[in-house]
Amino acid sequence: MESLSDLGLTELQLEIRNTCREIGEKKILPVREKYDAEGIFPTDIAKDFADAGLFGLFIPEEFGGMGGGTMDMVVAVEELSKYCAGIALSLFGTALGTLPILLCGSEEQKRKYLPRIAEGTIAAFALTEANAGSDAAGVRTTAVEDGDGYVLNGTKQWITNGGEADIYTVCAMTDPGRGARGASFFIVEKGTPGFSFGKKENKMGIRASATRELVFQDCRVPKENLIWGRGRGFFVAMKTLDQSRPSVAAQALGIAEGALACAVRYSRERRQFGQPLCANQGYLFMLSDMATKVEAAKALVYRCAQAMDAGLKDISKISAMAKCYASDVAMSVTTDAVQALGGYGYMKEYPVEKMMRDAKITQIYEGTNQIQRDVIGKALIKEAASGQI
Ligand code: COS
Repeated sequence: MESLSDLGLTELQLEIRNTCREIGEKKILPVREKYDAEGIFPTDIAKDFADAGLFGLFIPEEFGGMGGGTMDMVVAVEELSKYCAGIALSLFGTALGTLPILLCGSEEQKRKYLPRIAEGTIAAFALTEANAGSDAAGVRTTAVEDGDGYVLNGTKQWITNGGEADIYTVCAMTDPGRGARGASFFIVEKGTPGFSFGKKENKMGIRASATRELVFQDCRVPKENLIWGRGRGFFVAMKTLDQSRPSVAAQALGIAEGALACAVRYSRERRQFGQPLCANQGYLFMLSDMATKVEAAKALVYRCAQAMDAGLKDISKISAMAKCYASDVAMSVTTDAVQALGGYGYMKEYPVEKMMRDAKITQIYEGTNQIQRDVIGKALIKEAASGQI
């Protein structure tokens, strides 16, 4: 083992990390400032991800992928997010959009869509609406059964990869009024009549990621595009989010590591009062706390991913813990990194202000950290009720 950061990683995971590092150094670093400033979606870099096999990482081998597990994905997302969390999101936003098919889709759906995604086709997950954010069961988009299909009407909001993706997994109400049991998930392809794109968002961070409205107006999808069965949409969403939250945790971890590295390097270069900044104990203690938080987050995120790969059944709690803790660490560490660079930290010529902006979303999306604490708390009480605590 060369360093602590290699601990517990397989040969394949070390290889994945090296591949991502190479893409980060050669492809992401030269463009991240421009893509962030101008809100450019990284179509070119997504192609590099595809060429390196990264879109196949989360797809089983029988469908043309590498058959990787959660830990493989965590390693990739963490490494890429050290360079740019927004650019990395084109990849794991696709994984999020794919999970409903992967976890709950039929054999035919898997055969039809997964090989395309493994080759680099971008996917997106569409749950959120103007009135259904944390309240995932509050979806108002409807899907009315009509002959051999369903007709969708409604608007999805803040959809990652919106407009750029070719394949969308969309939650709609088939039985409004039945709450969580009234929702169903559908696969909708770009170009389907009645499916168009609305407002593209102008965001604080992850600006290289596309976030856009999806509009459905009498959009007809065949019945074979219904995932898992009518009325199971809320459960598809919950299973998907349980599985995908470690990727947000890995994104947050990567952002924090990137910011920490920047602050440590700066502390040795910048001289004030005739000595480098790191010679001041008060300053050094701030870096020490940042580094300790990063290690603690990494331990939790890796433990979560390894437990999921080992087949842990009830993953909601550990997945929520990893996402919640790592994103809180990312916010705290990036804020301190800006402080560590002083006035320069506030300027765009250093990347820490971008990292601080990017970190914020990790506390909000895929379930706010208040929702994560709710999931953790409810799981604790359930464990106590069943005698596990
Ligand atoms: N896996 C499987 N089933 C789950 C589940 C999970 N993780 N979480 C809840 N369920 C089940 C419950 O067991 C319940 O089933 P029963 O009625 O058979 O008991 C059903 O789903 C409804 O659960 P609950 O009553 O807890 O639903 P709520 O409407 O209170 O919502 C939360 C639960 C808050 C956890 C859910 O709405 C949520 O995750 N919200 C955040 C959504 C989100 O992440 N949005 C971001 C957009 S995606 S980028």
